[in-house]
Amino acid sequence: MEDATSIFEEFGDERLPPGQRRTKRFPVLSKSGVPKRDVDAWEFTVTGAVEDELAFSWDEFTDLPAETQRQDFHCVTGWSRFDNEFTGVPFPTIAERAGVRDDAVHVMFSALDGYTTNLPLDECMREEVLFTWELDGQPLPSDHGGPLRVVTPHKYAYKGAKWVDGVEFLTEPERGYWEKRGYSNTANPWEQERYSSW
Ligand SMILES: Nc1nc2c(c(=O)[nH]1)N[C@H]1C(S)=C(S)[C@@H](COP(=O)(O)O)O[C@H]1N2
Ligand SMILES: [Mo]
Repeated sequence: MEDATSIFEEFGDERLPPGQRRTKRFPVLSKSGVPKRDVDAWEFTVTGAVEDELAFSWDEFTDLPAETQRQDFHCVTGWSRFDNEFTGVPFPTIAERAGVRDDAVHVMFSALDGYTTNLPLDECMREEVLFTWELDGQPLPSDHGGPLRVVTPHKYAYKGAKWVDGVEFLTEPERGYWEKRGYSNTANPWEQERYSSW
């Protein structure tokens, strides 16, 4: 299992980023509640600057090679939850299957509630950026983004789309839901990149 310490050693000196409080609870933060789910109709798409656009059913997606990682979770509102065991598919696996084109530089994640969030491609091509459907050995609860969400332990948690249903590879940077509304575009917890200056 991946060591939860590896990320903070890369980005900062302390496991708990500055200005964060540790909590054992797992609060829920959503812009508009849990979207309706229908696993039969569920489809996950990979589009944009790729060699092959892809679509996965639920069974196809969860048949991809999965791993379990122990990760910390940092919310921009000031709480951190340590040692979450997430099971899922690393972002690079999806990128490889689709064949990312040379002109792709950025990524937009989309979700069933209309949420979007963006990251530079190189910030996504990390093993710990997981599409996850299990938390601590249980199916991911729907209020935490089940059936499928993204987790981004190197970023504040708004960079991880709950109820994710698509990834688009972009040739130009774009901003997602919170990035357009005042949260930091870069979101590094160890630099306290919480808010955007524009
Ligand atoms: N689809 C979707 N994903 C989302 C959000 C949302 O409103 N919709 N909120 C984001 C924010 S602001 C945070 S802090 C985390 C919260 O995850 P949690 O509810 O599991 O704690 O999800 C992020 N992903
Ligand atoms: Mo948040």
